[in-house]
Amino acid sequence: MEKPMNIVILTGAGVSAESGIDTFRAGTNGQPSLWEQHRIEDVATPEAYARDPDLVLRFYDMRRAAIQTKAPNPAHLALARLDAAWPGHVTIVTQNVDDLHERAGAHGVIHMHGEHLSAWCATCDTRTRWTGPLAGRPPCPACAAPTLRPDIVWFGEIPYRMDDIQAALAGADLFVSIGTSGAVYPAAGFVRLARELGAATLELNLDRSQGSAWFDETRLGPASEVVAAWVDGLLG
Ligand code: BJW
Repeated sequence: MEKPMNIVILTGAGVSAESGIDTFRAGTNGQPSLWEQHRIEDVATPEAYARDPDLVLRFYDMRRAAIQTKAPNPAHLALARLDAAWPGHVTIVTQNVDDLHERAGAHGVIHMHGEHLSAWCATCDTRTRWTGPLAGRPPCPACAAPTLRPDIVWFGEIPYRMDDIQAALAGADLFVSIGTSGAVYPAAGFVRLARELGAATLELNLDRSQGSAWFDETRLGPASEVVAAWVDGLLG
């Protein structure tokens, strides 16, 4: 019997756009993007946090509250269906810090840029599930220090689980990139790495991305449609 294909899926903000979560760069549906509303340097770097922690904590408190009012869309649901039904390995690596893949039913999702619903204690290095605000400096449940920060990978910090991602890419027969602009590294480099390691490559996006030239195939359209159609095609 032929060995089932192993699939690595990289998702970005575009997969959650139709759930009403802002993308970072080009806005969608007339909605300004996050970086059109806030300067990266003011909110998404360790330097910004050191300079004005209240501003940064409030920015993330607002977004942590917002994602809890959103629901998975047909793209998240299709990927969860694939995760459950595919006979080979499916690894979902997301740059997104929302929990919509999990709420759709996907398992083992790798959050390489962290998670809104997690807080990290700078004193004792403990991570705690967190749904409320951090701006009031609540004590860390593990050590009581008032040093919880968003468990988010800011620019200049090292993304999480790079060894696991590298291993998944090494075993991939197919690499699929969904709804990401290809503007932020190291994720933007995964397509080239996957190609070098022998995987076929497919991009699903609303528009062509900065990395489109590296993919064997690009299918354009809203994630709710193109992802669902791709999964339906695979599962038959
Ligand atoms: C739809 C759709 C629909 C819309 N359907 N599609 C110079 C050169 C190269 C690298 C660097 C450099 N200078 C600095 C760097 C490194 C830096 C970097 O890449 N900077 C670039 C700006 C150049 N990277 C880092 O600092 C990273 N760390 C690092 O490199 O450490 C070194 C190291 C690495 C590995 C091993 C050892 C050491 C850390 C990056 C952290 C990124 N953090 C953020 C913020 C998270 C917090 C938060 O949420 O506030 O993560 S930035 C932001 O961008 C966020 C996202 O995850 C990330 C990617 O964005 P994404 O998902 O692609 O969104 P958009 O908005 O850009 O695109 C949306 C896409 O959706 C578009 O394509 C649309 O078409 C599409 N779309 N609607 C389908 N309905």
